[in-house]
Amino acid sequence: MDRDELKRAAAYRAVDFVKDGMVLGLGTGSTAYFVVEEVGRRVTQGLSVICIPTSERTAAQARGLNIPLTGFDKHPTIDLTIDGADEVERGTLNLIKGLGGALLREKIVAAASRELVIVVDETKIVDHLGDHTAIPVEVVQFGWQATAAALTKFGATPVLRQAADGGKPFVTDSGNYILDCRFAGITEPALLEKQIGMTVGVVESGLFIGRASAVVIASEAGVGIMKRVN
Ligand code: A5P
Repeated sequence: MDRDELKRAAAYRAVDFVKDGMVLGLGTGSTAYFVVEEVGRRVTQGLSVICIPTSERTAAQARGLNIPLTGFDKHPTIDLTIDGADEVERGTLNLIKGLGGALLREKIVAAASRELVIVVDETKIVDHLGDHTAIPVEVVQFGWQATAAALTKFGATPVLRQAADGGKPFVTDSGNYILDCRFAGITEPALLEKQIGMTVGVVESGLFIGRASAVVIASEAGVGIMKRVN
């Protein structure tokens, strides 16, 4: 199986968690894409859900599939969100998210959800969070250099993310920049999430600590479900 087939397998399995009548959070990224695809297919078969997307990209895909959408004004609480991740720590299910740039809306949606199910292929599972992946930190554009300097006090090496077409900084759906912050070693991720969050100029970080309730993982051996230990 190629990587897309693994992502699709995990995504389709995760959609089995969706029940009729749910308010559903729709994630962002190449794995969440397959979740939206499958939700769309089930909606055409009669599944009744109403969804909150985590990005403009996901909203456009959902609209194209005639998936009913709503907002926090009508539905401030979400029953279930299914989203991807860039790293999942074995055991704790702590996550790094945001390589796709949607971390702020993803975190708002996750925080409003009773349950967060993550879909990944096995390459995303790590023994120690942050050893391989930088933590994306969304910051306001004004004074980003000062915000970056403040983040170095916590051990970060921040790099301003550039747009894919080059030459200009990447701008999020909410009009902010992203600093991709490498750390030499993360020993206390919950503390680090708070420290980053309290830094002036920071909007949100891609550390998702204690939020995922289950992770659906696809590998060559099949699809498995990992639950949080503790
Ligand atoms: C989007 O901002 C991200 O948090 C994605 O959920 C994450 O990057 C996983 O994306 P892929 O499924 O494309 O790897």
